[in-house]
Amino acid sequence: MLALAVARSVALVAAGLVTLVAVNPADASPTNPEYSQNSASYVVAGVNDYADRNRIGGTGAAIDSVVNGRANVTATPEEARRIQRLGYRVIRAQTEGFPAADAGYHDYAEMMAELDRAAKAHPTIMRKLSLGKSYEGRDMPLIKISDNVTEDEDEPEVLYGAHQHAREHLTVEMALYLVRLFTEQYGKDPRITRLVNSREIWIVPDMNPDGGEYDIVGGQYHNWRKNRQPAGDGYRGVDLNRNWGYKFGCCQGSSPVASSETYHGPRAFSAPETQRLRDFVLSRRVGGVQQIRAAIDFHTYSELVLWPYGYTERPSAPGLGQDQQRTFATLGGILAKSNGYTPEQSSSLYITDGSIIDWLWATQGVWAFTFEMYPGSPDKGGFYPPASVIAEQTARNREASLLLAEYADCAYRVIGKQQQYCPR
Ligand code: 0X9
Ligand code: CA
Ligand code: CA
Ligand code: ZN
Repeated sequence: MLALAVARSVALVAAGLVTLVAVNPADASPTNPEYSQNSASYVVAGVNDYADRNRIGGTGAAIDSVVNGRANVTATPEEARRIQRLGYRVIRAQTEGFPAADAGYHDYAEMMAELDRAAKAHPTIMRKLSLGKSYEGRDMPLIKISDNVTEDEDEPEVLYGAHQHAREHLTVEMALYLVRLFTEQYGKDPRITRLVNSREIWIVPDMNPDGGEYDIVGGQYHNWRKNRQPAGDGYRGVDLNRNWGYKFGCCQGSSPVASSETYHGPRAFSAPETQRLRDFVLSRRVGGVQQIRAAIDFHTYSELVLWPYGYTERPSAPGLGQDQQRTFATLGGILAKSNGYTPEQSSSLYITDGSIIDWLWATQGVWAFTFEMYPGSPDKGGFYPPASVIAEQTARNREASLLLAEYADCAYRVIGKQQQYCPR
């Protein structure tokens, strides 16, 4: 058992799967509501003899192995502090990435590496840009895919966004799937080739890199939804999909309480992450005309295609007249037919205020949909379906993603009103 544990941790270190980070005493503070009693793995340096080992064991920590004067221990934060007080250097051994069984998912570093590889392999049609930095300073990648990719051409623009919610990791895989689809099928599949040549495709694969990394820290899931910004009262996290600036906090579709899962933040766009995407979207106004015509914001789970508004149950509301409502519902129905999801107005799920699609539609006129991906029910893994479903459940949205890009020239075509609304 011990030999196995040693062999395993040696293998993990050799494979670069374990990194050592200093213990941050603030993390272990019992006054921090995020603090979890769960024990974690640490490395203790300067463990040279039997007396050292017994002193460490005497704190209650479990010694898993001792190699070259370093002990690998499993300890609660309190035990780790006791070892520190004995004068030893204690280093938190943080397992990186997804739990081994879900290694098929991309963590932040793996996602960035895949995007870099794709950009390098397809330099004429793909660029990896940046939206700026998240609260904790992670780069938020922005992908552009189009012919003549370095030029801003007069082509309908379409936006695919993913991962506003930390634990919805399947959405990052969805974005990576779209990157591969549009780049690898270019010049092979005539439909993809036509789209890449006639559209400017923007992909934001990771709206919440801090939350996403936090959700898998220690090689375990933490059921985390929000970003990682301090929220007050010792709590962390703003619900990014309640932080957008249209009807912010209007309608009990979000919470003013810092500890809440749907905390909307102190004001609209208080989160750096929503600011970054807002500023990018606003930068796509050319001569006062928003270039982005259509968008999908990927979430999990429930297998739904949702359209605005989320803040009200009424099908029509300011900015959303009958023709617009019919266009959303008809296009939503077409998209849902292609992937087998259920189409409905966003508020039929429950009222949400300050969501991205309400803002995109009401302030920018973007035909914006929320997709709630696989699974349809919690018994199939909820927010954490196994990695074995990634290929099928991302490819399931191939057709809907392509259809949306095709309709980006004039969504009103779905109700036959292109002459009226999209005269050329
Ligand atoms: O509550 C949300 O933000 C989304 N559901 S999730 O389980 N992924 O958190 C639904 C949002 C749908 N409503 C709007 N987009 N308005
Ligand atoms: Ca182009
Ligand atoms: Ca353009
Ligand atoms: Zn979500």
